[in-house]
Amino acid sequence: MSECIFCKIAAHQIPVKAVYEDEHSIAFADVNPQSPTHLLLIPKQHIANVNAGSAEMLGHLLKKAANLAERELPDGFRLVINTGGDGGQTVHHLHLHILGGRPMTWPPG
Ligand code: DGP
Repeated sequence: MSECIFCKIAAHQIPVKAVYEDEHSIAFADVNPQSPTHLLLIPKQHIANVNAGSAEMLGHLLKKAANLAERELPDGFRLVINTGGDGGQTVHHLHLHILGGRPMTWPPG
């Protein structure tokens, strides 16, 4: 996916300061943070959205996000996967938002 911004980040064609990286995934700060800490965890493989991911891959990604969030945000956090138009997805490469550093409100906007 040569035009996908997150594929370019995963391939280090666009530099980001990774807060976590392994063979299959990378986490970095969101360019438009919605909370004091706002990270994105993405698979390196291009997967358009949560419906397109395998159960195994999604399970690994969720566990990584939780571990990273526990490390970075010991007072609590919120994991978000925006999907489709009504879900507010703007980048069509699967990503988990890891939000924290302030109390989160409910319902979300
Ligand atoms: P979503 O609305 O769920 O598709 O969120 C996409 C997020 O990706 C949005 O919060 C802004 C972030 N984002 C988009 N382009 C870039 C980028 O080039 N670098 C970084 N760090 N974040 C980006």
